[in-house]
Amino acid sequence: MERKVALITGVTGQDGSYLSEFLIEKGYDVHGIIRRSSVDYRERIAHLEGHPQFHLHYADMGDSMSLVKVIGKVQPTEIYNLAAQSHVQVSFDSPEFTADVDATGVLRVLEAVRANHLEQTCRIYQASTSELYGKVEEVPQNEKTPFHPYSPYAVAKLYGFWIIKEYREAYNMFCCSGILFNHESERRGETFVTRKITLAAARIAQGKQDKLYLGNLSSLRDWGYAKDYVECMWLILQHDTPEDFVIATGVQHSVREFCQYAFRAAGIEVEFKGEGMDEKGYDVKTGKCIIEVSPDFYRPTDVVNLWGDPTKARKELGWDPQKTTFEELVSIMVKHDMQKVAADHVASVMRTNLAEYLEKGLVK
Ligand code: NAP
Ligand code: G4F
Repeated sequence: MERKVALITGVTGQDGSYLSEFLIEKGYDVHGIIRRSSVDYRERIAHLEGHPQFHLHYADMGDSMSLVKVIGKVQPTEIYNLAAQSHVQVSFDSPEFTADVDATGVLRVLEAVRANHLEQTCRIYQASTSELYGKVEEVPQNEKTPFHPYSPYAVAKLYGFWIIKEYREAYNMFCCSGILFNHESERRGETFVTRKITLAAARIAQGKQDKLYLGNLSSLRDWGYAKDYVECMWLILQHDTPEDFVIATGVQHSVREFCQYAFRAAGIEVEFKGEGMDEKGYDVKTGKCIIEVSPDFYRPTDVVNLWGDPTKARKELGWDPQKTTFEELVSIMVKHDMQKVAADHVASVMRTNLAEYLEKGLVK
């Protein structure tokens, strides 16, 4: 029987967790790379730990030898290189670390595959990004649109894109980039704009937070559902020839619109008034200001007009860009966060009660 062994870097991340579930379901043995952390609980993959098809190994994208060793031990047939410092704003604060992980890290994976003589048997997926289009030169963007990276993150990812292409041509390796537009979910990191909004909407609706502070409300994104996008990563590696693909929904919304949809799903109608830094969002029912703009969330250079054209992926991979619509995505995220905020509240009341009972000697 054909060996199906996948190695995922970035397995603890949003995409790594969904991809692990997807590949286990397809019958793969899934190996993930984790790095040492002072906190051992890995929230997104906790439910997979102990599964007979799921295995974890310590390694780091900054440590070549650790990558050579793990690839040699696992002998993967497919590698999904998802590990990255993935926050664009953070890349302005830690540009060198971002370059080391997001650019040189890709080279380390490719060289580790070659060092283990797996270059003709192991297919490699690189997590590339719509941030490459940056200060966009064309709308919507497709595989032929010129790149114009506009952050240290995007510049690092551009190196990753080109080194993958270089190894494909120089060594005839099956390595490809998925140029993925923003994809979100209930597992999205809490400082990315969509999750920040859905959590705030849930907290404000339940009286746990007064206001949400955001940066550029006019920024436009093509937001899809992460669970749908991991299928495409796999489809790209099953294709006859190694090629790069744009993965997007083909639908664009602003941060402001995302707020309105999310707060509506949480039961609050929002109306925006004012302009620029003075723009504010008001709860239509109470007249209370619940959204404000803060300069803290503006970037030195911001990508403001991302809109993907997924025609190639639809035609050549048979992938459905509209499997989950924008409205469904927002609804999934808000529903999840409404439950999370309510559950956090119950847990905190129970902790307070227990502390009080212990203090009074009512429970031993
Ligand atoms: P994420 O949730 O931030 O996950 C990033 C993963 O990378 C985590 O598992 C993290 O491990 C790991 N990592 C970071 N530095 C590492 C290092 N030095 N060594 C080993 N592992 C390291 O990101 P995501 O949203 O799932 O995105 C997955 C990939 O797709 C990333 O490369 C991202 O740049 C790219 N991408 C994402 C989107 C999107 O909209 N989500 C769009 C286009 C491209 P820890 O848990 O230990 O931090
Ligand atoms: O949610 P974001 O931080 O995502 P961004 O910068 O588009 O990056 C994400 O998608 C990329 C694909 O295009 C990935 F490659 C990358 O790894 C990451 O997953 O910001 C989206 C937009 C930006 O224009 C930002 O300026 O929202 C704007 N924004 C406005 N207020 C904000 C905020 N972003 C964040 N994070 N926080 C705010 O308060």
